[in-house]
Amino acid sequence: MSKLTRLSVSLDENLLKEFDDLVEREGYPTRSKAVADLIRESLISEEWAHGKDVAGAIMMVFDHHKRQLVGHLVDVQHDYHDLIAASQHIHLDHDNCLEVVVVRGKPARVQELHRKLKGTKGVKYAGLTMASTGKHL
Ligand code: NI
Repeated sequence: MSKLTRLSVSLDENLLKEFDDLVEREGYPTRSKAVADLIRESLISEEWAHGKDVAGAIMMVFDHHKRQLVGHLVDVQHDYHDLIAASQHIHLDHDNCLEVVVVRGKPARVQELHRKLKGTKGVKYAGLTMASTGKHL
């Protein structure tokens, strides 16, 4: 971590009250940690919006019994092999599988991969967690 710098901020009294309630609810040890997290969330949104290298995860739940589904999901992932850092498959129960695909690369291609997986028949859920490489945070 680089050197800490102190700053002062002027806020509307009601906004500060709402912020302090949030700090309490989220269990932040200090306002500073909460402010830093909010700034980082904004920076991550910018990374995704402006095409910088990003990291994240696609989490899918799908029906193990749908014919050819598993093979199709693997084919799609091979088309984007350069993005995929790791994947893990969990057999949730007799019928359902959960797969986590950890990705890094350009946001547009990550989102394209997410759309293809999500749009596959038999996929019950596919969520994208937009995280960061951490380089600029
Ligand atoms: Ni399975």
